[in-house]
Amino acid sequence: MYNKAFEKESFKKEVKDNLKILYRKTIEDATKQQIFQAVSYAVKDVIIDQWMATQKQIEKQDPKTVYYLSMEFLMGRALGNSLINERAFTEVKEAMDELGFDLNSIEDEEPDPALGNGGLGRLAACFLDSLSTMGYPAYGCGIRYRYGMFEQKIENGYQLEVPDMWLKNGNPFEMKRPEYATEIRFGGTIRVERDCQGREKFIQENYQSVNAIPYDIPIVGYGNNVVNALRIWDAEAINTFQLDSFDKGDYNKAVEQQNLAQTIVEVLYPNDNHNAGKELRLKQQYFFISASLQRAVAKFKEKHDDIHRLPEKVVFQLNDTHPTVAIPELMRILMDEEGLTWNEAWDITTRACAYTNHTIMSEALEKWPIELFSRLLPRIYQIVEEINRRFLIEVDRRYPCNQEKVKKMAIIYDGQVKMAHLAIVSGFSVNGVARLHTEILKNQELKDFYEMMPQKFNNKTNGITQRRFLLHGNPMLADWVTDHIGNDWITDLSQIRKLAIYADDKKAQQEVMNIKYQNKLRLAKYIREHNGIEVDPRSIFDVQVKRLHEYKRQLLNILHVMHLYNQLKEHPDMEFYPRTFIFGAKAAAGYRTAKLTIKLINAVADVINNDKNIGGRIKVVFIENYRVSNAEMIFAASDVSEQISTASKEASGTGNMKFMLNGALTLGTMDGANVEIVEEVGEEHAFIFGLSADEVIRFENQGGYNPMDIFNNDQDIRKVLMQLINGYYSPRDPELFRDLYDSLLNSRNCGRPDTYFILKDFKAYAEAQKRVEWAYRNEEGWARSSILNIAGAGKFSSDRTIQEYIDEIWHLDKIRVEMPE
Ligand code: 26Q
Repeated sequence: MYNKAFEKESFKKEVKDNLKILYRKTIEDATKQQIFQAVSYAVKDVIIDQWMATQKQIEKQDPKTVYYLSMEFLMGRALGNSLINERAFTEVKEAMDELGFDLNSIEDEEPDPALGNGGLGRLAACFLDSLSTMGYPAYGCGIRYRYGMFEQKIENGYQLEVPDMWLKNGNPFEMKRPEYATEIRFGGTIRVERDCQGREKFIQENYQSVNAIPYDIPIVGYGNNVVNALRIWDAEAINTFQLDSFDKGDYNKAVEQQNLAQTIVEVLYPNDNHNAGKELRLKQQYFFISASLQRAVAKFKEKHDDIHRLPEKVVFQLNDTHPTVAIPELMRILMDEEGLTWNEAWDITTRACAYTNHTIMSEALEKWPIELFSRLLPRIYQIVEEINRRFLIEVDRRYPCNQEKVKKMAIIYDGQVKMAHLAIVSGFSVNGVARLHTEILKNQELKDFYEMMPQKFNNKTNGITQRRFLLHGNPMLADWVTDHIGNDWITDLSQIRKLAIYADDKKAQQEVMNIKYQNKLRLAKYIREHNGIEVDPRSIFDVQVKRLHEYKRQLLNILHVMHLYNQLKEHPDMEFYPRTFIFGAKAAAGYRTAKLTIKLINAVADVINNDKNIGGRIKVVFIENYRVSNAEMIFAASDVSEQISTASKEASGTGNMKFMLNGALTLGTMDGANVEIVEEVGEEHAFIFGLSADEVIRFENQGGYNPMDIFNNDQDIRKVLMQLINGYYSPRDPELFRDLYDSLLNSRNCGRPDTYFILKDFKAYAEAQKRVEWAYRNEEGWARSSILNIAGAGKFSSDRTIQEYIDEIWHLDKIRVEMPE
């Protein structure tokens, strides 16, 4: 046994005691949900001791701390992961067996906390896991959304969004911290006063305000007693309002403030890589940023008298531009509340803030109309104006009288506040999330900024935590790895290279293939239960799971499935290795093309899965409600990892790494981190196809290409495209998929046709898919490649990524936490 705190008999007793205290129930008549709660409180009990010990150590050592500011934390379930990191999973599983319960089914009682959309939010969660595991002090700072990412239901092939009531039964892992409540102010006007020394004071009047209340969720490090916190803020109305008040103005204001508190944390915006420019979103941003920063500064001041030294102890990492109001807010706190001068405040702010860019998609860029921004955040806007004024003086000094530069680089221009420009100008570091992405930032998207301040730019290739995505998600493979190379890989994934010597070992190959087969059986069972579809576990499991977005090209995948099906129908006796195409994706609620693509996938699935004449050789499965918990199982069961974004569009991707670590082979474009994956594993062990980023960018600069040429010359493609508009997959509404057809061939609303080069890459993709099939027929060769993929995944641990952030950006101090015997 690793962890004495989880000694079986006392753990069982505590579970029973908890059932009694919480629900007045014995174990015999408790529900599964009640068991989950009782187990979680027992686990939390152990965590709390380590949490207190961590706090004590931090108190003593006063180490530098990172505040990871993010609108999204896609945590996934806490129970299983905490047990994994406590090294108590096996013990507790046995204890639960003895009580007559299956731990896995108890885990399934936990709602999957989904306070994030996709990659960016999940990256934040992996980073917190790595920070605790590596013993670095950190806070994740975010919003306690009442409703997280919606639950997806598929009805008649269409996506329906159902509210995600993740707090319905309470969250046993969180701790409310009312002692840290702070007031956040919106709107009103700014009055300038002079104090006795003639210094300006800025007083906000006629504002509305809400109380921000933090809830802390423990982030348990692996086997090291370190517990950091994810601090998420809830909003409550400020209770100044008296029911018997006869002042109408008071009454109205109180009601407004009540509404503001309720709406501000109501729901996560379900847009991924798309900016709708909504006022409430800016309120959310300022709400959690102001609360987090006020608290961070107050905590610093508890131990330090000299605020000028803040950057020695604190660093704020901005997860994309979403938290960029942190910059003017820190300036405000330092000037208006701490009484510093502009120059003093600017010096501190620019040494404390760093920015990560996650996208080059122009529709994702955050820009706020001046009118909205200055109305909601009047004092913050004044500060942004001043940052802009001073920056433009710098620009003019460097590029005298150059209006072009001003136009491209100004923070405020054309009636808009540009958050990326603000973050770049005011932070000391700008990083991309994969090597290719950072190069594109430096040489194209942010070229002007790179030329002016090259020292700020750096790359931090993303990573994932092997603890959730191998140790928890794929226990059989995890055990196999440990049997062969020991268990150091759990905290040092570079060790996994040692598996490479088994790539040619017949026994190892068979074992790895067998584990994959067992995991495919597990997924096949899930699909049978959730979709009512029988899939052949011997078929190739070809998987694309990620948010639905045109640039990710799920449409390319399904068009190719349609093409394969056409071939099977035309040549029933052709050689064909059975395939199961698996999709999982949520579409933003207002994204029409994305939703239509989901309908198409389901329509194609209906036709193909029910065609008796193809002998079940192709199956298409759309997994409903793709999320962290079912993702773990899906990665474990995949043979082929579809990473087929239009080159240059996917900043990094992180799913690609999760598949690789679980032994799937990548079928992908040279985009994002795929480039580095291929570099680690060798091009022979992946299936690479399609336009390069340079080629895509060249076409874009030429104004696109003409997909009609392809349509006219390639009859396979033409056949597939005609099936989109002749009712082949929608006999009752032949026009149903017209918009998808048009997006590929006709310029819609003055855009270019086939913006994402689907038809341009189609042939190369189909050929790469043929290579996949031939490679899979060679079982030994496939097993070898699979082992080499696992062995090559060492670089893609978020532990490595975090170490780079520490060494090159954050410079944190490590802590060690010892528990008393
Ligand atoms: C912006 C404005 C208004 C409303 C919403 C948004 C918004 C929300 C979420 C914009 C972007 C996102 C999410 C972006 C995201 O997940 N990006 C992904 O980040 C991953 C981690 O770095 C990368 O691996 C992916 O390549 C990138 O797409």
